[in-house]
Amino acid sequence: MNTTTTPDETSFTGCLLGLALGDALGAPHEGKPPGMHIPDCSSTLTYTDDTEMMINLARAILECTTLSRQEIVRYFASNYNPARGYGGGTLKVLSLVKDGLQVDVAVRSVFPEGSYGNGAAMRVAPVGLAFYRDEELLEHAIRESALATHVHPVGVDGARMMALSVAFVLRGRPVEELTEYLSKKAQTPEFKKALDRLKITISGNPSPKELIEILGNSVASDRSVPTAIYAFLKHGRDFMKTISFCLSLGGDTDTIAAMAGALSGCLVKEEGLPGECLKRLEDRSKISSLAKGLYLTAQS
Ligand code: R7I
Ligand code: MG
Ligand code: MG
Repeated sequence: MNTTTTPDETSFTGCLLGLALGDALGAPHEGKPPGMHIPDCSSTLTYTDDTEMMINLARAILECTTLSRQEIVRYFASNYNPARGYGGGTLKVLSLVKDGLQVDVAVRSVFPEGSYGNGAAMRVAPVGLAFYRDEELLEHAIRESALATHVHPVGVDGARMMALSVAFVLRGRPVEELTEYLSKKAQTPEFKKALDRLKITISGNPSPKELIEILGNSVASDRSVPTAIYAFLKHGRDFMKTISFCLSLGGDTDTIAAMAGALSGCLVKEEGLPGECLKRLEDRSKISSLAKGLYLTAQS
């Protein structure tokens, strides 16, 4: 894979802490209509399912000798707090796996074709970090991580778009070329079309309402991953501006901010994240340690 620079550890910590901050800052506004929703760092920043699953996935990458969907779902199913706002389908899959059902059966128990929700995309950043140097390993790990809960091709493609974006930023590739790169990588018609819309929209200046109509703000993977990438492309060099923008769109704010926050955090590195907010982030040191472990894995 074309590596232009060697990333340092703070791109890794920036990415995962950025994801968790976006999630925690977006959570109070999930489901609201678009509007002025101000990120509030004045009290403890509690994360939701997005970050809990990201933590479990990072642990699986660091601890498993062979990374498979069976192993990954074991981490998801044995370390989840249902009160963290999980999607209904994912919650059911995890409880069935916990009761002993095989993962490949469990993932079709709610939606026969699998879920097209953004659950596989919101948590996938650790995969992009650990495997950014090797495209084959990266694609394999993305797929296994997605198939642990989401087998619908759109759910999987959303995870691919996010993990490939993390790897792209980490390799120091020019951000202006990201959309074109993803367009070539997209496998589903839904994502190919969404990226075409993103290419046109990015050069304009749509209002939040127009942007939601064009790219979406829902839990569907193809109606939230492109929106997060848009937020990153427009504002990613300023972390808090990126998060504020995601919140202003309403809808699935925790997840859109988590995905855009991971990309922005990767770009601006840990020193570009707001210190006052970081101080109040739940499990900050645990998330940091996992990111440092992924840094070592990526170099080996
Ligand atoms: O994708 P998933 O883990 O949800 C993630 C979202 C994020 O916003 C989190 O912050 C959390 O709030 O939830 O969970 P799923 O239940 O698999 O998918 C999310 C939703 O997408 C489902 O509850 C459905 O409403 C919808 N959905 C589908 N609807 C019909 N047919 C997903 N797949 C289908 C489908 O095939
Ligand atoms: Mg959530
Ligand atoms: Mg959400």
